[in-house]
Parts: sequence; C-alpha cells; structure tokens
Amino acid sequence: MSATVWTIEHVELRRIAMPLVTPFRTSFGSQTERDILLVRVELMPSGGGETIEGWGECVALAEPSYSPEYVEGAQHVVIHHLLPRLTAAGPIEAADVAPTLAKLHGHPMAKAALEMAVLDAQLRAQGQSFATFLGATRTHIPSGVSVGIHDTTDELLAAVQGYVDDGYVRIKLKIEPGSDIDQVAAVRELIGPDTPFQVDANTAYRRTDGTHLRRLDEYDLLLIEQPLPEDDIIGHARLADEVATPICLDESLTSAAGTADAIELGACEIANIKPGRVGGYLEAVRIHDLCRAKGVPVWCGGMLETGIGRAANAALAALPGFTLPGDISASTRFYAQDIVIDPITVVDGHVRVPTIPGLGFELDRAFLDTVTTSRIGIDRHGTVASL
Ligand code: OSB
Ligand code: MG
Repeated sequence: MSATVWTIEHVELRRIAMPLVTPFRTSFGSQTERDILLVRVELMPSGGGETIEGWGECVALAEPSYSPEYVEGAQHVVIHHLLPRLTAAGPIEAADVAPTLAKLHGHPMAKAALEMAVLDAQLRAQGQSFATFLGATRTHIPSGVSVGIHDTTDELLAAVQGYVDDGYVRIKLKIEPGSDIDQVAAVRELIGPDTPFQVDANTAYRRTDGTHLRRLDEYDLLLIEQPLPEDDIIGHARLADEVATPICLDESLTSAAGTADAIELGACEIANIKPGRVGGYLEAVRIHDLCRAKGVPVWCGGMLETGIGRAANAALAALPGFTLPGDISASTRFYAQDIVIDPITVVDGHVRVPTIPGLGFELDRAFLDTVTTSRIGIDRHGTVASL
C-alpha cells in the first residue's frame, strides 16, 4: 500500500528563460521570450521512506496583461504566503492544496503550480498516469493552434498555411478591432469552408460592438473567445443574443462557481478551460464536469506552456467533455527546444495522451540547466536560500 499523504520536505523555485521561435502577439501585447517559474517539490511519505520529486509549471506571464498575475509576483506569493500555509497544514495530498490555500485570495496560477508539483510527485509515487487518475477516455486528442496577430494579411496567411501544412485540425486567430473582419475573411478563404476556425479577442471589444461582431457570423466560426472585458458577464450574455456565432469565455472564468453563474446568465455558450487561470487541474475538472452536465462544450486553452504544462493539458483534454480541439499544439510551435525529453508532437493532427506515471513528462535536466536563470530553495522550516 502506498501512503496517501505526504510532507513537503523541500521546494525549489526555478526560473527559466525560453525564447519563442516567432513573436506571439495578442490584443494585449507581443511576446518574444518567456520567463517561466517552475516549482519542484520533494515529498516524504507520512509513513517514512524515500522522498519523491514532482514538478509544476506556473503559467503566469511576465506582465499582468492577461490577468492580474505576473511571474515575479507569483514567485513572491509562493515563497511568502502560499508555501508557509501549505507546510503548516502538515501531511497532505494534491486534493488538499486548493482547500488549504482557499483563505488566501486570488493568485490562481501560483496556487495551480503548487498543486501540479504535489500532484506530479503523488502520481509518480503511486505509479499512476495523470490520464488514468483523471479517468481520461481517449488516447489521442485533436490539436489546434493559436495564431497571433500579424501586421499584414500576407504574413498572416503565410503563417496559417504553415500550420495547416503541419496538420493542425483547427485554427484559432487572435483578433482586435481594425483588421479583424478582413483577416478572418482572408483566412477562411485560404483554409476553405471545412477547416474548423475560431477567433480570440482577449477582451479587445466593448458592449457596443455587437453590430460589428455580427459581421463575423458569415465566416462560420466555431466560436468567438472573450470579446469583452473579463468582468462584463452581462455584456457577454447580451452579445450571445445579438451574434449567432457562439460566445466562449476565457479570462472571465476563474472558478467552477463563477462558470456556473456565467452559464446560467447565458454568457458562456462554450468554455475555454485553463487550469492555471482557475487555480489548478482539480478545479478544471470540476468545471469540465459542470459544463458536461449543462451541455456546454469545453476545450483546453493554453498559456505557451513548456512540456510540463502541455503534458498535463493533454491528459486533461482527454476527458469526455472536451469535445472541441484545444490549444495543445506541438512543442515546436513555440520552442526550438523543450525542457522535456519527449516533447509533444502532432501526428495526423493529433497529440498522444501521456501514459507514464506523473503528469506525463520526463525532464531534460541538462537542457533545463542551460535555460535556468535563478534557483531558490525553501526547506520545511521555511528557510529560503539562493541555490
Ligand atoms: O487567450 O488563449 C489565450 C496565450 C497566452 C495568453 C492567453 C492566451 C494564449 C493563447 C494560447 O492563445 C496559446 C497556446 O498556448 O497555444
Ligand atoms: Mg483566450
């Protein structure tokens, strides 16, 4: 029998610098490199024995542009607020992480990274894959790609053609007011009527843009993702009445309870589930379950994760309610080299769901060291040391 609870013996916070193969522009800004926080935990089984390691990836970006979190703040809150609570709670399992941290407001991405690391270690200790733990029903999942905003339509079409050639089964285009209609029209023309196609506005529109956004209806899009600011739930509900294309929420959904409300209000016809945005994979599963019960289709979003986060996302997206292709593209879509040994690849438009114990990756430790920019160690007494 394996132990069911563990003590956190040691934590390492590692920052890595990962250049992007091509700049990624959204309506909130352009990124050329990522500064990523990784969390490594060492857990001791409560009955004694060998410690076991687990890794999590924090999806916070460098700036608070997608949500209020940013990588430096995430590292601070982990060290000074989250970890002290977690270690004070005594022996835990992954399901205890979120409830233990619930009294601390916000910081879902920082909390999710901690939960991931504990979950990875726990699953490794139990010899179980994340897909099995979740009750995943598929061995392969369809792969969609998120295409950034481009300065010219020619550049955009060249990029989209490249992704079509790579085999992606669904194109998502980032949009903002100005070039939106023309670029959607040009991409639809390029990919033809049968390729699944959707857009993501990252809050770039206003309530008064209903008439404008209705012009997208003729391009047969799967959905319009997050057209309005994240707190404008009523605005999204009104837009859902005005526009035939389904309205999908991303930034607005930060919990299962809030998602249930958005659905009831008619603001969320489709849900983008991102584990980091909702405080972890276990809350993500609750949102999946609730959407499935309500008949709301869901898909798995992405945050330009490395092979750690993408492996876990692939397992999550293998749950039965994920009926639309997710933003789970090949590692090479963003990175020339990944920090894992078996980076995600796309074959015939699909990604294989990992089956190895843990969240589903093995690190390339030599390469990881070459991209590491800082390491901080925290022992079980809370002593912080630069490594
Ligand atoms: O809105 O979905 C988004 C990346 C960073 C921040 C926000 C978003 C994105 C993406 C997904 O579009 C990109 C990916 O990870 O494949
Ligand atoms: Mg989005």
